[in-house]
Amino acid sequence: MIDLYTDATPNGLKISIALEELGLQYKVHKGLNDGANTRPEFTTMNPNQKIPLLKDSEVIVSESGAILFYLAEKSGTLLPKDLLKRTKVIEMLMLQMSGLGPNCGQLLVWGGAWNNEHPVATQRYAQEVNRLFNVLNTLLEGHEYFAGDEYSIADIAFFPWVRMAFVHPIGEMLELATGKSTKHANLIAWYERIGQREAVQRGLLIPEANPPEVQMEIFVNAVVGLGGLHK
Ligand SMILES: N[C@@H](CCC(=O)N[C@@H](CS)C(=O)NCC(=O)O)C(=O)O
Repeated sequence: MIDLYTDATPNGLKISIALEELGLQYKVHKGLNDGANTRPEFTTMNPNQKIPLLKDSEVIVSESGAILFYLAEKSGTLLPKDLLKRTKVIEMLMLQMSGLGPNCGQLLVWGGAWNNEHPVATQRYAQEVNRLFNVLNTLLEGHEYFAGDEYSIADIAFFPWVRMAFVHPIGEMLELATGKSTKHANLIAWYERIGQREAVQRGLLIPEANPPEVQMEIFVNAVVGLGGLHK
């Protein structure tokens, strides 16, 4: 049995979506509940004290990108065997992990949790997220999925972060969600395509069926460390 330590954050949701796609059995532990991620039992498994964390018998993996990679390898799906196609998936996964994720996270901190008290900082991240959404739209030109014509762990990695623009009030700062730009037709079509998948819809309900706004509040609290999750 797989144990998943998670919460309703974009990085956490990637893993429940992947597990649902793969049809694997797993037990959910609320990794951020009352600071569970800082307790010794958790810290022993992940000294970085962050969710998501996956335990599969003796295998313990942190970092959502690495967990996705592990699950794809374990199940032999969502990651092509062909070297070129596989490299493309890994390239896109790295772009999500190092580009979109951290910049969206910072935007939520400066613009959301800290109420845009420092507009220069907020603008820097909004600008970078806008730029990355334009890049993602370009990458999808002529393709259904990020790594070409096959759905992969790269799509799963991007989905909860692109969703953020649509479900969190911070989306009002972004061209993608406000329709201020007509530049995102490919990205919006991709977002709708992925969002229609039943496994994705099931994965978004883990660890519980919170409405998207509540999920996003949980996420901001988790990332900033100011909210109820850290009491
Ligand atoms: N790069 C890591 C980031 C993990 C991360 O930042 N997790 C956040 C929630 S999305 C967390 O555990 N925050 C709790 C805390 O900082 O106390 C990944 O992709 O897994």
